[in-house]
Amino acid sequence: MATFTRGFGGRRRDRDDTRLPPGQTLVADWPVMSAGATPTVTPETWSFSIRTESGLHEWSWDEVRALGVEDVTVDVHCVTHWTKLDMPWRGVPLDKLFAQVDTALGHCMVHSFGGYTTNVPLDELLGGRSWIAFEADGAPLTPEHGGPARLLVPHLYFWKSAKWVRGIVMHGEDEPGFWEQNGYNMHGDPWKEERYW
Ligand SMILES: Nc1nc2c(c(=O)[nH]1)N[C@H]1C(S)=C(S)[C@@H](COP(=O)(O)O)O[C@H]1N2
Ligand SMILES: [Mo]
Repeated sequence: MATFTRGFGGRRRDRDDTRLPPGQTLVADWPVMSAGATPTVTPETWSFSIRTESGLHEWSWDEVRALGVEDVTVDVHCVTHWTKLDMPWRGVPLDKLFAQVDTALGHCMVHSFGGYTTNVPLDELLGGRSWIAFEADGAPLTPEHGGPARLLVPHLYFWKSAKWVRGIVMHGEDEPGFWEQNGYNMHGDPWKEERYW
């Protein structure tokens, strides 16, 4: 009996382990990780902008959602070593916004209400790899998890998924955001353990 239980648990762990990047540990809960206070943002006061060499492109809450909301299930990996598997999210892929914007600049600085910033190469936000997310686990994002809207870039460490996201400024060079200025990696691929400088 005990042997069967241990064997079953072992097999399940093995299957999950293939989805666990090096140095990560599975969690069932969803920790809150914020560098500062939670800003008060509502769908009415929220908007999203992309600043390029040609100027400012801006979308309201309704305009972003009208671009096409999709449901995705992804794994998220925090640099502080926790991983949460199979999280259901709902949001609009960044592809939809960048389809309306022309830019020759390749580097994004993501800005949040409250002042948080993080840098991501443009091509890593495209190709169905990032979303402006409004819901997680079947419910609107709570304020502490970035509601009403946050970036979701699950293939990079979770610090790149800016909560209370409000826009992107395009740059010609890769520049460090908030955590990147404080020792975190410029890129942040969890499979390569790109944690710190
Ligand atoms: N605006 C903002 N976004 C942020 C952060 C933050 O402090 N401020 N923390 C980052 C970090 S380090 C992580 S691990 C995740 C945590 O998201 P959660 O609190 O929903 O788990 O948000 C990221 N996005
Ligand atoms: Mo984090």
